[in-house]
Parts: sequence; structure tokens; C-alpha cells
Amino acid sequence: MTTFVDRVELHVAAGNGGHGVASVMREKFKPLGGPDGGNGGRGGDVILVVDQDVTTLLEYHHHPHRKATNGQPGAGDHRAGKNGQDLVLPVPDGTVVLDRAGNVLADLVGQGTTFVAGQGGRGGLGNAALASARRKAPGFALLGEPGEARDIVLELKTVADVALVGYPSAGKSSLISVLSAAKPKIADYPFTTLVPNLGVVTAGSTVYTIADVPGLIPGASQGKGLGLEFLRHVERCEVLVHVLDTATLESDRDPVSDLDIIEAELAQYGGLDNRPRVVVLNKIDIPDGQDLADMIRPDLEERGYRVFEVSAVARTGLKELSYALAGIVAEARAAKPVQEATRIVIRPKAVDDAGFTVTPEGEGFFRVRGEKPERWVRQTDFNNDEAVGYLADRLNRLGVEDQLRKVGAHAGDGIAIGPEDNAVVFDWEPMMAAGAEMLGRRGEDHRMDAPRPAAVRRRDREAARDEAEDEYQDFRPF
Ligand SMILES: Nc1nc2c(ncn2[C@@H]2O[C@H](COP(=O)(O)OP(=O)(O)OP(=O)(O)O)[C@@H](O)[C@H]2O)c(=O)[nH]1
Ligand SMILES: [Mg+2]
Repeated sequence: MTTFVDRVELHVAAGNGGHGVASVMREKFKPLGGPDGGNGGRGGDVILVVDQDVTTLLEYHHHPHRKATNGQPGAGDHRAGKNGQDLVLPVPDGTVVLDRAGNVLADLVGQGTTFVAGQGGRGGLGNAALASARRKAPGFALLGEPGEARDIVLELKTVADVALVGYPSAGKSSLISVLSAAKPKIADYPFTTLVPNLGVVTAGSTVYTIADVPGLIPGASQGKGLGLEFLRHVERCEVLVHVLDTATLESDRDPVSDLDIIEAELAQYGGLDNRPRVVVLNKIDIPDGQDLADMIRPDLEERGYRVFEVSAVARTGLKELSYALAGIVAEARAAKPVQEATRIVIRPKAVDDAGFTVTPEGEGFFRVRGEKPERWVRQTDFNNDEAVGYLADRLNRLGVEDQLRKVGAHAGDGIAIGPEDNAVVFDWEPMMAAGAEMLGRRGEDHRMDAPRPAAVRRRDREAARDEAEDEYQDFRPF
């Protein structure tokens, strides 16, 4: 079976963030120094970048699994782990990125256009970074976050100024080969071309690109022949050229009915009505072909087409054609707003960044969703009580506990944080039962505190600072 490489499924995995480390400085004559565990490095991103030298998606067809490297864990003595390396994947100009459901995530047009297909995980903070006046020697560190893994589909929509359309064997590839330096495969059997060929044409001071499309036959829009799929390459082209065979040996065909049939398929595909069209009568080196061209030319001109008689084999009529196309392309370009040279496509993000939701799901069970709570859970080492306590503090400060109470949760109820297929489930033990404000927070020994009013004031101050610390952690350093 023939492989079409203008549509591939790609599985990308960004690098995981390295874990932070909990470590305590040891110095001679000082049995116990401060915490000195370094942060983990961030995982590498998977980044798609348009590279004009790349023309097919073949490479990704052969190797559809791509992973960026992980961040390294932190180490003692304040040593941060190394960041993972970004994995840069070059893609052809005109690559459309879709999710599996077919939603367009990005449309990559123009050299250098960039799309982050998978975001690397943040590194976890080490215990040095987690230390504060209140939490002088945290005995835990945060875990690195897993890198984003997803399945995407890449589809190539050729970006060319001029598209050649026509029946199989009409001579489309032959025309490209004589108008440009491209050397596509040419043969006398139908469907020689399986993926579009691209050529660069220079006519006077205008340089433009020209692409052919695999041959079309009646019913292509219903999937006959190579089907409709290839018409998507035509979508981005400014000018359509009908290549008509004046010397076909098939008795039931002639150039005018070929034209009508192709036009009907284009109409069926839709969205191409406004493209200027030109008719090329090819193969006039064959005497019968020339006769037929003479015969039908007036009819075609009457219909409003500009008609060019050429022979790709004898190389006649080519200069006139290429200059005429240059003129139409130049006009189309002038009518179009200038595009910025490099665009960076930023994936839209969910807008719940600051917030979270608590939803009751049946008797005594609640689900918490939200960017922060879900991330904090991923960063937590559940084997370490102190780390779990720190998570509880963060959730509480965000207002998750208050909200749980508001929607009717009780001690002992089940709480899931995260989506259905990937949640952490707890039994809820409210931290702040009646009067529990006095208990203070994790890592704080309230027996050491001054009498209450001052202690409360101090706690408020420190809570504000911890808040800032959370913000710091939410900031992802690049
Ligand atoms: N005599 C003559 N033959 C031509 C001319 N142009 C193309 N051919 C022949 O027609 C056949 C098909 O040419 P291609 O260029 O492969 O046709 P195509 O339109 O690209 O065909 P598909 O890729 O199958 O859709 C080849 O045998 C060519 O040599 C021409 O101007 N004159
Ligand atoms: Mg061809």
C-alpha cells in the first residue's frame, strides 16, 4: 500500500521536571546547618518550528514518538538540577496541528513559526527554597511535574502561489519540471504523483511557487481515485491552473468536459470560488492536440478563461504562461495584507488559572478541579507527611477547605483532586475544625510563640509572605 505522508499522527512527550531535594547542610563543628536542597530542573518542551527546507512529514511517519529530555533532580549544597533540553521538530510550511478530535490547535505558516506541542514539567523546589521564617528546616521537597504528553495530528496544506489541477496524466508534473528547477516524477500511467510537488518559478522580477496536486477524476470529492483529501493543498493557493490534456487517448474525454468535471469537484469541495483561474491546453506538440486546442479555444475564452497553449515536452508557450502567472500572483499579493515574518502560536489556556471548583459527586464525595490544586497534588510526595501537610496548607490558603465546607462536605468525606481518570483521592480531615486556628500551621510550633494577639498578627504577616512564595512557585522560570 502506498503511504501518504501529508498527514501523520504524532505522539509527543515533553520532559518531566526534576524533583527538588531535601538536604541539610553539614559543616565541620556545626552538626546541623540550614536546609540546602536544590531545585529540580524543568523538563524540555517539544516545539514544532516551520523550516522551509523541510517539505514532507515523512520523518514523523517513520518515527511518530518524540520525547524531550527530563530535568535533573536537585542536589545538596544548593545545586539545582539541569534543565531538560527542548526537542525542536522542524515541520514544512503550511503544517496544520490538530488534536485527535480534529480541532485545529495551530496553523503554522511562515518560516520560523513556532508552536509548543508539549510543555515540559516544572522542576520541584528543593527544601532550601521552601524554607521560610516559619518553616526553618523543611524535611521535604516538591516533586517535579510530569511533562505534557499528547497525541496530535499534523496535516500538510501546501503553501504555494499557484496550484495545478487536472486529470491524471494531463501533464501537471511535467509542467512543474519545465517551469521550475523541481524534478518531480513523471510517467505515462495515472496517479504518478501521490503527494504535491513544489517548484519555484522566476519570471522577471517576480518569484513565485507552484504546486501540483495528485490527479483528480470524477467523484474525487466522494473519495474516488486518490480522493478529495488532496484538494486541501489547493486551499492555500492564490491562483488555480487547469491543466487540460488535448491529446488524451480516452475516447469519452475531451478538454472541455474534463474542465467541467474538475470544476464540479472543486465546487463540491467548496471554498475555492474566489480564486482566479487560468486554463492551460497541454500537449499541443501532438498534431491532433493542436487541432483540438484551436477548436475549443474560442469556447473557453467566451467563458471568461485566459487560455494558454503549451507543450511541456516541446517546451513551447512556457514563457508566456509563466509571466502571465507572475502577473496574477503579484496582483494577488498586492491585494493581501503583509504578513509578519515570524509568528509564534500560543496555545489558548484554560482561564481557571487563579481559581478552582468544588463539585459534589454523589453522597459524601466531592471533586476539586483547578490548575493550582491539580499541580500542587502532582508536586506532592505522598510518602512524606510534612509534604502532605504543606499541600494541605496550600489548599487551605487557596480557599479549598472553605469551599468544601460551603458545599456541605464533612470530615471523612471523599475528596478527589483532578480529572476522573487521574485524580488523587483523600478522606477529608478538615484542618481548621472549630477553634483550630490556634493550632497554627505546619512546621510551626505555636508553643514557642508570644501571647496570642502578637502571634496572630505575626501569623497574618507570614501567611502573606507564604502567599508570595506560592506565587513564586507558580512562576515558571525559563
Ligand atoms: N506529448 C506530450 N506528452 C506530454 C506532455 N506533457 C506531459 N506529457 C506526458 O504525459 C504523461 C503524464 O505526465 P505527468 O506530468 O506525469 O502527468 P500528471 O498530470 O502529473 O499525472 P499524475 O501525476 O498521474 O496526475 C507522461 O508520459 C508525460 O511525458 C506534452 O506536452 N506533450
Ligand atoms: Mg504528476
